[in-house]
Amino acid sequence: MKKTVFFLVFCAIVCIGGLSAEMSVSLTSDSLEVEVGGNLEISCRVSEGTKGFPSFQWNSTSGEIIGTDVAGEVDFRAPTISGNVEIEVHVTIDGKSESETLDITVLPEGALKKTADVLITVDTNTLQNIWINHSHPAESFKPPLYIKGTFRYDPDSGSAFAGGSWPTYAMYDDGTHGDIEPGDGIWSILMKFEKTDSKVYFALDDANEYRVEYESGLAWIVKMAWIELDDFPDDHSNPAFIPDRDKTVSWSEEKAEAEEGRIYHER
Ligand SMILES: [Ca+2]
Repeated sequence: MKKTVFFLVFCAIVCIGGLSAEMSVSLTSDSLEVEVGGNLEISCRVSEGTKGFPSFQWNSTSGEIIGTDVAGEVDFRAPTISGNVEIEVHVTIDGKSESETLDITVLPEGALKKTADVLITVDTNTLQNIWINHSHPAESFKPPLYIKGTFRYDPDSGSAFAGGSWPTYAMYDDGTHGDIEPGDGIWSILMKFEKTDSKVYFALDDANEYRVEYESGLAWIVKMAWIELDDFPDDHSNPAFIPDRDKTVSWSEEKAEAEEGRIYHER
């Protein structure tokens, strides 16, 4: 008796399912996220009981739908402003219609990039006559410039990773490795980080013989000033940055002159 009931219920489900599934429309995309101005390929699949030829009508709440040579496939060009976009397709076969929508998130430029280009520049023209202490009241930058910190860096590829126990790397004033103008006294290093929210600490060094703690006295003074002038003034360990997006981290004239040029005066 029970078996018969189950069989009847099973038949009913199959029959109802069969009737209601005459035509089904599905929308797919290679991703549900795209950067502003980017492109996505959108496909519409139609499975139907009848043998008609489907026609497609596309709409999007913003951005642009661009037709292709393939029926049921379009390109979506994202708008220039981030936000949510709904793409809708309206399929008609033999007088029957079905609609389907797809929600796409449009993200700011660079949001989907896996790496963050961090350019560090140091204007060594500002590093003249630095007051370190009474025995060294007028130290000036002596090339070359080095950078060290909690990161690893490959000078050949430029790729960098957060973490590491303070290895030392050369910076450049020869128009390479992100340096814009050779010989202008602005030393640079361009590091392509794998994006992370971790803090990367760093410090500098140069060829001056007078040392304080772990670097030249001049680099030590710059470090002590930069600690207060970076994005984390409450963190007094070392200057730091977070490689979560493309950015430039600079020691500039503006920093050298901060607090009335304290790096030049007796403190
Ligand atoms: Ca330069």
